[in-house]
This record gives sequence, structure tokens and C-alpha cells, in this order.
Amino acid sequence: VGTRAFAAVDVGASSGRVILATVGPASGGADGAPRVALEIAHRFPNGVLDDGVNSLGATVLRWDVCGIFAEVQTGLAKVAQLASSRGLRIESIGIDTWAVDYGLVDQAGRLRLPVHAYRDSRTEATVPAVHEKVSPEQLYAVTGLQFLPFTTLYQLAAEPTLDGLHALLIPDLLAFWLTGARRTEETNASTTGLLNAKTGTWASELFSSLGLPEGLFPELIAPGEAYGTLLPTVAERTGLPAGTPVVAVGSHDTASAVAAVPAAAGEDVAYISSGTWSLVGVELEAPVLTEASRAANFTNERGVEGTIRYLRNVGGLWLLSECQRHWSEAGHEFPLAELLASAGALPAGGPQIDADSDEFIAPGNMPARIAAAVERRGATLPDEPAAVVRCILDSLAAAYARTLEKATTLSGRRPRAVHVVGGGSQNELLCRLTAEATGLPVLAGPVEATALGNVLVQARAARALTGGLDALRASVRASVELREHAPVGA
Ligand code: LFR
Repeated sequence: VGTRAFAAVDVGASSGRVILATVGPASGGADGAPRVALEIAHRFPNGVLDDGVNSLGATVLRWDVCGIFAEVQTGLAKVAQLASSRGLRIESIGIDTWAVDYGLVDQAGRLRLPVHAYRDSRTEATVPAVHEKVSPEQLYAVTGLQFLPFTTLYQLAAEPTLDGLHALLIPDLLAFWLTGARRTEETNASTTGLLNAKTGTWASELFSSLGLPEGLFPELIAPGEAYGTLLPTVAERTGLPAGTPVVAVGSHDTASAVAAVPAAAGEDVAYISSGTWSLVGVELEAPVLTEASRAANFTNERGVEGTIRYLRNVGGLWLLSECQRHWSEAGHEFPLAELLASAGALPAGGPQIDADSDEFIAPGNMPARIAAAVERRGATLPDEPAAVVRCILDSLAAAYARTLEKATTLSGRRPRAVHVVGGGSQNELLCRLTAEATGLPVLAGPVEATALGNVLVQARAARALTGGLDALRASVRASVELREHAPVGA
């Protein structure tokens, strides 16, 4: 059997990509696993749009979902062309994006605007209102989710009305526009705060306690199942064959990224999915719903194959990109490579912040907020970009270390290395500091874990790959080079 081809749509908070992926034939490599190769056919910027303050005094941050959909179609057209120039046929399309956010559509399928971005402040009022109806302890016992102020249930509580509306999570909204089918993909559904962690089904008792309409979310769909096939209009516009299926993948980007962690069979898997956020934790077969776990604010999100991602959200490279945005708006462009080189030259033991703190979630003057946080700890941050960057990276590495330590204590796992996947795996300084802080070898890569995870699930649905997660991960190991950063003294 020859090479098989798939399209992966991967949209992050700051950019989106539409990718041509090819799978196989089986390599002569490590365990003979088929290789996966990615080619980015289309790249487009994404970002939170700031509409200022509404009549209730809350900020309105939103996503341009219609613009994103236009870019997705442009990208699919490019993928179709690229594939046919190689004599390949696209077998399916898979979509992943960030989690939590949604669009509301009415019976006729019309979208209600704006589609809010999770970093806006509208949930400041609704978090206490929700907790008055259902306590944080009760919520955790059912859903197993860490407290994050932007979880879908707090956002839904801020909607003026939900009557007669469907909530479609962002990948599901894009799939709806491609196929006309309304579904809720399971891994992403687990980030709404409305899914039962044990059964993986909607927590109907929470819908009634919170006064949410029963059928607010369309029926669940598991990774590997098809939403439906391309609408004729979309097929025509993109040049993809009519009847091309849109297959559900781990549509939560972090679910896809962790599916592509190049762990070996039987390994106790610890990972840092490093991008806008750092998602730091271990992979489990069953949720941990203890009070100690709630107190440590660990989440139990669903992964592909019914795995549990037991992790915490740590601030991530958002802290750095927001600083760069601030400096650039003030007229100073500092290339990342230069910033990292000068930050790396600074001595260890400098000032730190709590990279986990909610105070860094919103956009806006990040260097000043970091300096203020350092000062509150009784230290001073030199007013130089290199010092700010070093402070961010030292603080992230320290947060990774304490989070992994907690994750292993609470779950009883004993990982012997930590896999760093995603864009942040390219940041050599951060990988080095992480190895030093955790005392574990860091295995860096793949950079494109999210897109790879997306493709693995499609390829298996099409039987271009077979076997469980272990077999899928063997394909990742056969396809990418990893870099190892040893802890000091190892
Ligand atoms: C990462 C991510 C995280 C989620 C956050 C908000 O891109 O999906 O997993 O907590 O974004 O959706």
C-alpha cells in the first residue's frame, strides 16, 4: 500500500495552520512503524480582538471565527492542490483548536456574535454566581476539572440567553460550517466543566442545578468518528472531492498534542505541552477526584482512547509573547533569538514570579505586571528585556518542577523523563532550565505534536495506521528527531 494523505487544521491562539499530512508506507525504522510527514500548506495569524468595554463595564475580547473559517477554506484549497500535484487524494479532514470557547447558533444555524475569547473579564461576576448554585467541591467531585476562571460553564453563565441555542465549541463550529452536522467532540467537551469525569457523559445534574438547557450541546462524538462529509458548496470552493469526511480528532489541541507525545510502551508518561499555555502533568487511565487533588487544582481532562490528562495549566509562553507585543507597540522589536541569548547569559538565582497566577491571564502591559509581582515578593526586576525574559523562564521552570512533583505524588506515577512537546520544545534555554529545575531528563519534541496527534487519529480511522496509542506513538518516534537535555550532574 502506498502513501496516504490527510488534511489537518490546527488553530492556536496566535496562529493557524492547514497542513498536508502523509502517512506511510511502513519505514524500515525503529519498530517498522509507518512514518508521518507534515507540510504546512497555509499559515494565518489569529489573535484576541479587543472591542473595549461594554455597557456593563466588562471588557469584550473576541475571536474572529468567520475570518478563521475563511482561512481554513483557503488552506484546504491549498492542501487539495498540493495533494493532487503529488497524485494523492485527501482521505479526511481533522480539526483542533484551543478549548473552552464556543459559538452560539440558533435552529437555523445563524451564529450569535460576539464569540468571546476566554481571556476576557466577563466571568469575574459569574464565577461567584455559579459557585453559589454548586460549590467548587461538588463541581470537582463530578467533573474533576481544575478551577480556571474561564471554563465554559462560567462563560455560559454570562450569556444573556441560551434559549433555543446550541453551543458549539470552536472545532465543532468549524466542523459544522464544513459539514452541516452538529456534534460535540468528547475531549474538548471535558473542558466545559459540564462533563462527568467518570462516565464521560454530560453531567445532567449540573445542567439542572445551573439552569442550563438540557440540549445546549449537541450529541457527543468520539475521536475517530466522522461528523459528516463536506457540504457541496465547501467541496466546490476548496476543490476537495465531494463526500470527503470531516473526522473528529482530539479536537482539544492539548488532547492531540499529548496523543503525539513520543513515549515508549509502558512508560509512566510525563509531559509539558508548551505553547501559549504550558500544560504540565501525567497520563492516567482513570481520573483522580480526591480532595487533595482539588486543593492542588489538578485537572482531569479526557484524552484520545479514554485516557485522562492529569495536569495543571501553567502560565506558558503567553507571558513572553505578551511582553514582546508590549515592547513592539512601544517601538522596540526584540528578535526572540537575541532575547533568549541575553537571558541565557544572566546568572541563575534571579527574581521569580508565580507563573500560575490568574493575574497574568488578561492581555496588556505584561512587563509592568511582572515587575509589580516581583516587587510584591520583596525583590526588584531590572528594567531590561533580558532580565524580564529570564525571570519568566526561571519562573516557568520552577512552576513545571513543582507541578510535576505534585502530579507524581497525587497520581503515584514515577516518570523517568519529561517530554516537552509543541513550540516551546524549540526553546533551548527553557528546556535546559526545566531539566535543571525538575532534575529529570527533558526529551524535547516534536514541535508539531498537535498537528501530528490530529493526523494520527484520522489515519487510524482510515486504517492507514492500526493499534492503540502505543502504536500511534511509535509512528511519532519513527518520524521525528528528539533532543535530550540532561539535568545537571547527570
Ligand atoms: C492550550 C489550551 C489549554 C486550555 C486553554 C484554553 O492551547 O487549549 O489546554 O486550557 O488553551 O482553551
